[in-house]
Amino acid sequence: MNLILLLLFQLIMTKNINKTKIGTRNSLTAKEYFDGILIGNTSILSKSITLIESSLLEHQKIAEELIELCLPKSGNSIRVGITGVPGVGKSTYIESLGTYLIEEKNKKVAVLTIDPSSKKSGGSILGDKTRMNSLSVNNNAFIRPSPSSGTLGGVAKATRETIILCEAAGFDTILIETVGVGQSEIEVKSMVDFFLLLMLAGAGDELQGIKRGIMEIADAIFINKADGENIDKANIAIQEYKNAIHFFPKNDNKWIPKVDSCSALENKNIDITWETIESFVTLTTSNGHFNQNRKQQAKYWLEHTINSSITALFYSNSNIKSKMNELESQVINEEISPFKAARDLLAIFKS
Ligand SMILES: Nc1nc2c(ncn2[C@@H]2O[C@H](COP(=O)(O)OP(=O)(O)O)[C@@H](O)[C@H]2O)c(=O)[nH]1
Ligand SMILES: [Mg+2]
Repeated sequence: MNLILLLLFQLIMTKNINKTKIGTRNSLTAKEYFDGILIGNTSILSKSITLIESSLLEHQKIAEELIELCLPKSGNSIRVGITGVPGVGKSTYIESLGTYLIEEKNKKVAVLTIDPSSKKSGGSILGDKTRMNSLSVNNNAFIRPSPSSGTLGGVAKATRETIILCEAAGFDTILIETVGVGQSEIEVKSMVDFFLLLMLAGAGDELQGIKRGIMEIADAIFINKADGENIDKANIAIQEYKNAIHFFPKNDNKWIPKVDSCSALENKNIDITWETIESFVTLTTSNGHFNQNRKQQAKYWLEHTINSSITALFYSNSNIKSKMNELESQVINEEISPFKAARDLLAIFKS
Protein backbone atom coordinates (compact mmCIF):
# COMPACT_ATOMS: atom_id res chain seq x y z
CA MET A 1 0.00 0.00 0.00
CA ASN A 2 2.79 2.39 1.03
CA LEU A 3 4.67 1.52 -2.12
CA ILE A 4 1.65 2.34 -4.26
CA LEU A 5 1.22 5.66 -2.48
CA LEU A 6 4.89 6.43 -2.96
CA LEU A 7 4.72 5.61 -6.65
CA LEU A 8 1.61 7.74 -7.02
CA PHE A 9 3.32 10.63 -5.25
CA GLN A 10 6.35 10.30 -7.51
CA LEU A 11 4.16 10.24 -10.58
CA ILE A 12 2.35 13.42 -9.56
CA MET A 13 5.63 15.15 -8.72
CA THR A 14 7.23 14.27 -12.07
CA LYS A 15 4.15 15.47 -13.87
CA ASN A 16 4.27 18.75 -11.99
CA ILE A 17 7.94 19.24 -12.71
CA ASN A 18 7.33 18.66 -16.38
CA LYS A 19 4.40 21.03 -16.25
CA THR A 20 6.37 23.84 -14.64
CA LYS A 21 9.23 23.36 -17.05
CA ILE A 22 7.07 23.38 -20.11
CA GLY A 23 4.56 25.81 -18.70
CA THR A 24 7.02 28.54 -17.83
CA ARG A 25 7.79 30.03 -21.16
CA ASN A 26 11.45 30.26 -22.11
CA SER A 27 12.67 29.14 -18.72
CA LEU A 28 14.68 26.34 -20.30
CA THR A 29 18.27 26.39 -21.43
CA ALA A 30 19.19 25.65 -25.04
CA LYS A 31 20.34 22.18 -23.99
CA GLU A 32 17.02 21.49 -22.26
CA TYR A 33 15.09 22.56 -25.34
CA PHE A 34 17.40 20.38 -27.39
CA ASP A 35 16.84 17.31 -25.18
CA GLY A 36 13.08 17.83 -25.39
CA ILE A 37 13.20 18.16 -29.16
CA LEU A 38 15.35 15.06 -29.55
CA ILE A 39 12.80 12.89 -27.76
CA GLY A 40 10.10 14.35 -30.01
CA ASN A 41 8.33 16.41 -27.34
CA THR A 42 6.07 18.58 -29.52
CA SER A 43 5.21 20.93 -26.68
CA ILE A 44 8.89 21.81 -26.29
CA LEU A 45 9.22 21.94 -30.08
CA SER A 46 6.41 24.52 -30.20
CA LYS A 47 8.02 26.56 -27.46
CA SER A 48 11.37 26.58 -29.21
CA ILE A 49 9.78 27.77 -32.43
CA THR A 50 8.22 30.62 -30.47
CA LEU A 51 11.72 31.38 -29.22
CA ILE A 52 13.02 31.56 -32.78
CA GLU A 53 10.23 33.94 -33.70
CA SER A 54 10.84 36.19 -30.72
CA SER A 55 12.65 39.44 -31.32
CA LEU A 56 13.95 39.65 -27.73
CA LEU A 57 17.73 39.48 -27.66
CA GLU A 58 17.86 36.94 -24.81
CA HIS A 59 15.50 34.63 -26.73
CA GLN A 60 17.54 35.04 -29.88
CA LYS A 61 20.68 33.99 -28.03
CA ILE A 62 19.13 30.75 -26.80
CA ALA A 63 17.55 30.18 -30.21
CA GLU A 64 20.88 30.52 -31.96
CA GLU A 65 22.52 28.07 -29.57
CA LEU A 66 19.63 25.68 -30.03
CA ILE A 67 19.88 25.80 -33.83
CA GLU A 68 23.58 24.96 -33.62
CA LEU A 69 22.77 21.97 -31.39
CA CYS A 70 20.00 20.78 -33.72
CA LEU A 71 21.88 21.24 -36.98
CA PRO A 72 23.82 17.94 -36.85
CA LYS A 73 20.52 16.13 -36.20
CA SER A 74 18.74 17.79 -39.12
CA GLY A 75 18.63 17.25 -42.86
CA ASN A 76 17.11 13.79 -42.88
CA SER A 77 13.82 14.69 -44.42
CA ILE A 78 12.13 15.46 -47.66
CA ARG A 79 11.11 19.10 -47.77
CA VAL A 80 8.18 19.87 -50.02
CA GLY A 81 6.79 23.32 -50.84
CA ILE A 82 3.14 23.47 -51.88
CA THR A 83 1.89 26.56 -53.61
CA GLY A 84 -1.16 27.83 -55.51
CA VAL A 85 -3.72 30.61 -55.22
CA PRO A 86 -5.96 30.83 -52.14
CA GLY A 87 -8.80 28.36 -52.47
CA VAL A 88 -7.02 25.96 -54.83
CA GLY A 89 -7.01 23.35 -52.07
CA LYS A 90 -3.51 23.42 -50.58
CA SER A 91 -4.61 22.79 -47.00
CA THR A 92 -7.06 20.09 -48.06
CA TYR A 93 -4.29 18.48 -50.11
CA ILE A 94 -1.89 18.56 -47.16
CA GLU A 95 -4.54 16.94 -44.97
CA SER A 96 -4.92 14.12 -47.55
CA LEU A 97 -1.24 13.68 -48.31
CA GLY A 98 -0.18 13.96 -44.67
CA THR A 99 -2.71 11.36 -43.55
CA TYR A 100 -1.69 9.06 -46.43
CA LEU A 101 1.99 9.38 -45.52
CA ILE A 102 1.41 8.65 -41.86
CA GLU A 103 -0.96 5.76 -42.40
CA GLU A 104 0.53 4.09 -45.45
CA LYS A 105 4.17 5.11 -45.39
CA ASN A 106 4.87 5.30 -41.68
CA LYS A 107 6.06 8.90 -41.95
CA LYS A 108 6.16 11.72 -39.44
CA VAL A 109 4.85 14.89 -41.03
CA ALA A 110 5.46 18.51 -40.07
CA VAL A 111 3.30 21.15 -41.75
CA LEU A 112 4.38 24.79 -41.86
CA THR A 113 2.09 27.36 -43.39
CA ILE A 114 3.19 30.72 -44.77
CA ASP A 115 0.30 32.92 -45.71
CA PRO A 116 1.01 36.63 -46.08
CA SER A 117 -2.69 37.31 -46.57
CA SER A 118 -3.52 35.83 -43.18
CA LYS A 119 -2.12 38.95 -41.52
CA LYS A 120 -4.88 40.96 -43.13
CA SER A 121 -7.81 38.61 -42.95
CA GLY A 122 -6.73 36.93 -39.73
CA GLY A 123 -9.02 34.09 -40.68
CA SER A 124 -7.03 31.80 -42.87
CA ILE A 125 -5.06 30.06 -40.14
CA LEU A 126 -8.32 29.05 -38.59
CA GLY A 127 -9.42 27.91 -42.04
CA ASP A 128 -6.26 25.85 -42.46
CA LYS A 129 -6.74 24.13 -39.14
CA THR A 130 -10.28 23.15 -39.98
CA ARG A 131 -9.09 21.80 -43.35
CA MET A 132 -6.57 19.68 -41.47
CA ASN A 133 -8.96 18.06 -39.04
CA SER A 134 -7.44 14.65 -38.81
CA LEU A 135 -3.82 15.77 -39.16
CA SER A 136 -4.14 18.30 -36.38
CA VAL A 137 -4.99 15.59 -33.88
CA ASN A 138 -2.56 13.00 -35.23
CA ASN A 139 0.43 12.24 -32.98
CA ASN A 140 2.67 11.80 -35.99
CA ALA A 141 1.84 15.23 -37.37
CA PHE A 142 2.87 18.68 -36.27
CA ILE A 143 1.19 21.79 -37.68
CA ARG A 144 2.62 25.26 -37.25
CA PRO A 145 1.22 28.42 -38.87
CA SER A 146 3.64 31.08 -40.06
CA PRO A 147 4.76 33.63 -37.52
CA SER A 148 3.32 37.11 -37.60
CA SER A 149 5.34 39.96 -39.02
CA GLY A 150 7.96 41.45 -36.75
CA THR A 151 9.97 38.27 -36.52
CA LEU A 152 13.67 39.04 -36.40
CA GLY A 153 15.19 38.30 -39.80
CA GLY A 154 11.77 37.80 -41.35
CA VAL A 155 9.30 35.00 -41.80
CA ALA A 156 11.58 33.12 -44.19
CA LYS A 157 14.45 32.87 -41.72
CA ALA A 158 12.09 31.66 -39.00
CA THR A 159 10.64 29.06 -41.38
CA ARG A 160 14.05 27.79 -42.36
CA GLU A 161 15.09 27.44 -38.73
CA THR A 162 11.78 25.79 -37.90
CA ILE A 163 12.57 23.14 -40.54
CA ILE A 164 15.83 22.37 -38.72
CA LEU A 165 14.05 21.99 -35.38
CA CYS A 166 11.30 19.79 -36.85
CA GLU A 167 13.88 17.51 -38.46
CA ALA A 168 15.80 17.20 -35.19
CA ALA A 169 12.48 16.24 -33.57
CA GLY A 170 12.24 13.31 -35.98
CA PHE A 171 9.87 14.64 -38.62
CA ASP A 172 10.94 13.09 -41.91
CA THR A 173 8.54 14.91 -44.20
CA ILE A 174 8.20 18.68 -44.10
CA LEU A 175 5.28 20.19 -46.00
CA ILE A 176 5.30 23.96 -46.43
CA GLU A 177 2.11 25.63 -47.59
CA THR A 178 2.53 29.00 -49.24
CA VAL A 179 0.30 31.28 -51.29
CA GLY A 180 1.42 31.43 -54.90
CA VAL A 181 1.46 35.11 -55.48
CA GLY A 182 4.92 36.54 -55.09
CA GLN A 183 8.20 36.87 -53.31
CA SER A 184 7.48 34.22 -50.69
CA GLU A 185 7.60 31.58 -53.48
CA ILE A 186 11.20 32.30 -54.34
CA GLU A 187 12.13 32.14 -50.67
CA VAL A 188 10.25 28.90 -50.14
CA LYS A 189 11.77 27.42 -53.30
CA SER A 190 15.15 28.09 -51.76
CA MET A 191 14.38 26.02 -48.68
CA VAL A 192 12.67 22.95 -50.17
CA ASP A 193 13.75 19.95 -52.23
CA PHE A 194 10.56 19.74 -54.24
CA PHE A 195 8.14 22.45 -55.27
CA LEU A 196 4.56 21.47 -56.06
CA LEU A 197 2.16 23.85 -57.77
CA LEU A 198 -1.56 23.20 -57.46
CA MET A 199 -3.78 24.70 -60.16
CA LEU A 200 -7.44 24.78 -61.08
CA ALA A 201 -8.82 23.68 -64.42
CA GLY A 202 -10.40 26.23 -66.70
CA ALA A 203 -9.61 29.23 -64.54
CA GLY A 204 -6.98 30.73 -66.82
CA ASP A 205 -3.53 31.68 -65.59
CA GLU A 206 -4.46 35.34 -65.28
CA LEU A 207 -7.39 34.53 -63.09
CA GLN A 208 -5.29 32.26 -60.95
CA GLY A 209 -2.81 35.04 -60.35
CA ILE A 210 0.01 32.64 -61.01
CA LYS A 211 3.06 34.19 -62.52
CA ARG A 212 4.79 32.32 -65.30
CA GLY A 213 7.94 32.42 -63.18
CA ILE A 214 6.23 30.28 -60.54
CA MET A 215 5.25 27.69 -63.13
CA GLU A 216 8.84 27.61 -64.25
CA ILE A 217 10.20 26.78 -60.82
CA ALA A 218 7.60 24.07 -60.12
CA ASP A 219 8.75 20.43 -60.10
CA ALA A 220 5.18 19.28 -60.61
CA ILE A 221 1.88 20.87 -61.55
CA PHE A 222 -1.23 19.09 -60.33
CA ILE A 223 -4.66 20.24 -61.38
CA ASN A 224 -6.67 19.94 -58.17
CA LYS A 225 -10.43 19.49 -57.78
CA ALA A 226 -10.44 16.92 -60.60
CA ASP A 227 -13.70 15.46 -59.39
CA GLY A 228 -17.36 15.46 -60.43
CA GLU A 229 -18.02 17.66 -63.43
CA ASN A 230 -14.49 18.99 -63.32
CA ILE A 231 -12.79 15.82 -64.55
CA ASP A 232 -13.01 16.60 -68.28
CA LYS A 233 -11.81 20.15 -67.78
CA ALA A 234 -8.91 18.84 -65.70
CA ASN A 235 -7.85 16.50 -68.51
CA ILE A 236 -7.83 19.38 -70.98
CA ALA A 237 -5.82 21.49 -68.53
CA ILE A 238 -3.25 18.70 -68.18
CA GLN A 239 -2.60 18.82 -71.91
CA GLU A 240 -2.37 22.61 -71.91
CA TYR A 241 0.15 22.69 -69.10
CA LYS A 242 2.14 19.84 -70.62
CA ASN A 243 2.42 21.86 -73.81
CA ALA A 244 3.37 24.97 -71.87
CA ILE A 245 6.18 23.39 -69.84
CA HIS A 246 7.59 21.91 -73.03
CA PHE A 247 8.88 25.39 -73.82
CA PHE A 248 10.37 26.06 -70.39
CA PRO A 249 14.13 25.94 -69.96
CA LYS A 250 15.40 22.44 -69.12
CA ASN A 251 16.41 21.70 -65.54
CA ASP A 252 20.07 20.99 -64.77
CA ASN A 253 18.98 18.12 -62.56
CA LYS A 254 17.45 16.29 -65.56
CA TRP A 255 14.01 16.27 -63.95
CA ILE A 256 11.08 16.84 -66.27
CA PRO A 257 8.24 18.48 -64.33
CA LYS A 258 5.24 16.23 -64.02
CA VAL A 259 1.75 17.41 -64.94
CA ASP A 260 -1.27 15.49 -63.70
CA SER A 261 -4.53 15.97 -61.82
CA CYS A 262 -5.77 15.10 -58.35
CA SER A 263 -8.66 15.56 -55.99
CA ALA A 264 -7.61 16.49 -52.50
CA LEU A 265 -11.20 16.30 -51.33
CA GLU A 266 -11.88 12.82 -52.71
CA ASN A 267 -8.37 11.55 -52.08
CA LYS A 268 -7.76 10.78 -55.73
CA ASN A 269 -4.21 10.58 -57.11
CA ILE A 270 -2.73 11.71 -53.82
CA ASP A 271 -0.52 8.60 -53.95
CA ILE A 272 0.59 9.62 -57.46
CA THR A 273 1.68 13.02 -56.19
CA TRP A 274 3.84 11.26 -53.59
CA GLU A 275 5.24 8.79 -56.12
CA THR A 276 6.23 11.79 -58.22
CA ILE A 277 8.09 13.30 -55.28
CA GLU A 278 9.80 9.97 -54.59
CA SER A 279 10.89 9.60 -58.24
CA PHE A 280 12.29 13.11 -58.11
CA VAL A 281 14.26 12.31 -54.96
CA THR A 282 15.57 9.04 -56.46
CA LEU A 283 16.68 10.73 -59.68
CA THR A 284 18.30 13.77 -58.09
CA THR A 285 19.98 11.72 -55.36
CA SER A 286 21.55 9.45 -57.96
CA ASN A 287 22.79 12.29 -60.13
CA GLY A 288 24.03 14.34 -57.17
CA HIS A 289 21.66 17.25 -57.63
CA PHE A 290 19.73 16.67 -54.42
CA ASN A 291 22.76 17.45 -52.26
CA GLN A 292 24.06 20.08 -54.61
CA ASN A 293 20.74 21.90 -54.37
CA ARG A 294 20.89 21.85 -50.57
CA LYS A 295 24.44 23.18 -50.62
CA GLN A 296 23.42 25.99 -52.95
CA GLN A 297 20.50 26.76 -50.67
CA ALA A 298 22.82 26.97 -47.65
CA LYS A 299 25.00 29.41 -49.60
CA TYR A 300 21.94 31.43 -50.60
CA TRP A 301 20.85 31.71 -46.96
CA LEU A 302 24.31 32.75 -45.86
CA GLU A 303 24.29 35.57 -48.41
CA HIS A 304 20.66 36.41 -47.69
CA THR A 305 21.33 36.65 -43.95
CA ILE A 306 24.41 38.82 -44.45
CA ASN A 307 22.49 41.12 -46.79
CA SER A 308 19.52 41.53 -44.51
CA SER A 309 21.72 41.99 -41.44
CA ILE A 310 23.77 44.70 -43.13
CA THR A 311 20.61 46.43 -44.33
CA ALA A 312 19.19 46.33 -40.81
CA LEU A 313 22.44 47.73 -39.39
CA PHE A 314 22.47 50.48 -42.00
CA TYR A 315 18.93 51.69 -41.35
CA SER A 316 19.24 51.51 -37.57
CA ASN A 317 22.46 53.55 -37.57
CA SER A 318 21.73 56.88 -35.82
CA ASN A 319 23.90 58.95 -38.21
CA ILE A 320 22.06 57.46 -41.18
CA LYS A 321 18.71 58.07 -39.55
CA SER A 322 19.42 61.75 -39.01
CA LYS A 323 20.64 62.29 -42.58
CA MET A 324 18.18 60.03 -44.41
CA ASN A 325 15.14 62.33 -44.55
CA GLU A 326 17.14 65.28 -45.79
CA LEU A 327 18.82 63.33 -48.60
CA GLU A 328 15.59 61.59 -49.49
CA SER A 329 13.77 64.87 -50.09
CA GLN A 330 16.73 66.19 -52.07
CA VAL A 331 16.50 63.11 -54.29
CA ILE A 332 12.74 63.52 -54.72
CA ASN A 333 13.18 67.20 -55.61
CA GLU A 334 15.89 66.25 -58.10
CA GLU A 335 18.48 68.37 -56.33
CA ILE A 336 20.79 65.39 -56.05
CA SER A 337 20.93 62.06 -57.87
CA PRO A 338 19.87 58.89 -56.01
CA PHE A 339 23.34 57.49 -56.68
CA LYS A 340 25.14 60.44 -55.14
CA ALA A 341 22.78 60.33 -52.15
CA ALA A 342 23.42 56.61 -51.68
CA ARG A 343 27.19 57.18 -51.92
CA ASP A 344 26.99 59.96 -49.31
CA LEU A 345 24.95 57.80 -46.95
CA LEU A 346 27.31 54.87 -47.34
CA ALA A 347 30.24 57.17 -46.63
CA ILE A 348 28.53 58.29 -43.41
CA PHE A 349 27.86 54.63 -42.53
CA LYS A 350 31.48 53.65 -43.07
CA SER A 351 32.97 56.59 -41.17
N1 LIG B 1 -14.38 19.69 -55.20
C1 LIG B 1 -13.22 19.87 -54.56
N2 LIG B 1 -13.10 20.83 -53.64
C2 LIG B 1 -11.91 20.98 -53.00
C3 LIG B 1 -10.81 20.14 -53.29
N3 LIG B 1 -9.77 20.53 -52.53
C4 LIG B 1 -10.20 21.58 -51.79
N4 LIG B 1 -11.49 21.85 -52.05
C5 LIG B 1 -12.33 22.90 -51.44
O1 LIG B 1 -11.81 24.16 -51.80
C6 LIG B 1 -11.93 25.09 -50.72
C7 LIG B 1 -10.58 25.69 -50.39
O2 LIG B 1 -9.72 24.69 -49.91
P1 LIG B 1 -8.39 24.99 -49.05
O3 LIG B 1 -7.74 23.66 -48.82
O4 LIG B 1 -8.69 25.81 -47.87
O5 LIG B 1 -7.55 25.86 -50.09
P2 LIG B 1 -6.20 26.71 -49.85
O6 LIG B 1 -6.61 28.13 -49.65
O7 LIG B 1 -5.43 26.55 -51.11
O8 LIG B 1 -5.51 26.14 -48.67
C8 LIG B 1 -12.54 24.30 -49.57
O9 LIG B 1 -13.92 24.55 -49.54
C9 LIG B 1 -12.27 22.86 -49.93
O10 LIG B 1 -13.21 21.97 -49.41
C10 LIG B 1 -10.98 19.10 -54.28
O11 LIG B 1 -10.09 18.32 -54.59
N5 LIG B 1 -12.22 19.02 -54.88
MG1 LIG C 1 -4.75 26.99 -46.88
